[in-house]
Amino acid sequence: SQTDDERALSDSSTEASAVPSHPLWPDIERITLEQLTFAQQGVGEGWEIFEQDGEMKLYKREKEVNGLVQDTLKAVHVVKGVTGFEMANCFFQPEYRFGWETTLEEMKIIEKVSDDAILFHQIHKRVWPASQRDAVFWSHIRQIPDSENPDGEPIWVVCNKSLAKDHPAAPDKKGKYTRAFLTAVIVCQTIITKHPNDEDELSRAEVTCKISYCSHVDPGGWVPAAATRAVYKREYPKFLRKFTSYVIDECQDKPVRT
Ligand code: 16C
Repeated sequence: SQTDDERALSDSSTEASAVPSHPLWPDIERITLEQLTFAQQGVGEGWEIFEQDGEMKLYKREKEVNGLVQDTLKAVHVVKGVTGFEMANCFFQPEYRFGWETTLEEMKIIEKVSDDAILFHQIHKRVWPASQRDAVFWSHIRQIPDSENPDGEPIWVVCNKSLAKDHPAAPDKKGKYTRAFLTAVIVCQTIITKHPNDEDELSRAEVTCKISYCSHVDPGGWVPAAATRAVYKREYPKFLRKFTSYVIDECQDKPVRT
């Protein structure tokens, strides 16, 4: 049931993968690790919860620059029956994206940097009366040992970040779309409740996934602050519900993959 891309990814993540000689690679590495640290920090001063549904909690940290909303979102969730790898892989691999990303109109791979790093151009649905937004970003998936528990389950992280400069394959079509800028990170870790002496295969009842997701979207152009906040307060919870139920459905009849 594995696709070629998934096979390549799981092979490369067990060995030290070759460092791509791509000019973006140093940024991809550095920003992914910075975002991982940010996602692992708690929600102390400055964070305000705006939605809670069972284990799913969403917090915002408000900021405005010249009247334009630059809020950051942080969400935590606990999902039963799926692993960190399965969650992160569904978030990263392009073939799953339309199954859970409800804000999307078009998605194009503009460059494959490596098995674990891809550049995307996305056109998002229009929110009336604002102009339609597009985004060009890299996406990188990687596995990182848990420094607090090196023998435990690894941490899976996917980081998406807008390119700072225009890409020739996706020039900014000013007038047609307004370019938005995003930084998003999802951090997933499996909790296994199986007894270590139990030799049976790991079952879905014995795995739970802890998720932490952070996002910052600069909508670009001009959108009134109240409109931006109304859109994201609706869209982020919708994304988390849809994404987690999509991964559960996608994995339920397949062997558990850690
Ligand atoms: O992280 C998520 N998805 C990733 C894969 O797609 C990736 C994408 C991030 C979203 C970038 C949004 C760019 C502009 C959005 C335009 C408005 C779309 C709403 C359409 C509703 C019908 O990292 C999951 C993303 C979850 C949803 C994010 C929604 C953020 C909205 C921010 C406010 C923008 C207001 C702009 C009004 C025109």
